[in-house]
Amino acid sequence: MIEGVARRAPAVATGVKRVLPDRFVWAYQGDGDLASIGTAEIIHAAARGENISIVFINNTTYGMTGGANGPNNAYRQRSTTCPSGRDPAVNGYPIRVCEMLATLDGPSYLARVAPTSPAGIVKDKAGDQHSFENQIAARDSRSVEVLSTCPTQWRLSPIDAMKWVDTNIDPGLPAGRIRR
Ligand SMILES: Cc1ncc(C[n+]2csc(CCOP(=O)(O)OP(=O)(O)O)c2C)c(N)n1
Ligand SMILES: [Mg+2]
Repeated sequence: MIEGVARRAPAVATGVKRVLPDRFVWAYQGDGDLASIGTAEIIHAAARGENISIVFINNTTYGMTGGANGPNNAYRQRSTTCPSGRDPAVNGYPIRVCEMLATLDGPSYLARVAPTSPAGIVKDKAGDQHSFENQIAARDSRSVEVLSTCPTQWRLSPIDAMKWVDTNIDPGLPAGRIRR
């Protein structure tokens, strides 16, 4: 296991995979990390078609550092830096990472999953497995976006936080395979 600095996971994973191509390499990134601080990293790794897997844990918030507005906050979602809720006129629009990466030729597999129910958890496992199998079959890069919760920063119970994902985030970030 290698711990890279925030935003550099795709570059670190690229280096490991290129030097040790027989190793299975996957990286784990949050939304503040992958889609904000490290946006350039994921785009270029995907454009290069690196043979790595990325699991993107999107809880639509900078959880560890106090709950600031993230690049994927849903419309109207409240955060510590956006206490009245996200207003596109002031805060802009959420970035749909998988759809953006799907404009590139490099990624072989892109999916978004919402493990907010037993069926969603099964789909999440299947998506991760497909991503990992693609890497073993050496089919360019792949990314699975997992819609996640942050009950602490969202000020919700764990159950209500999962409901929030389904009712507020999922419509803007629909679950499903974006590229096989
Ligand atoms: C280059 C860099 N900038 C800022 C930070 C401070 N930092 C640590 S965690 C974090 C928030 C990360 O949010 P996210 O990736 O969404 O993960 P979460 O806490 O929500 O799981 C920030 C800004 C850092 N560690 N490195
Ligand atoms: Mg986050």
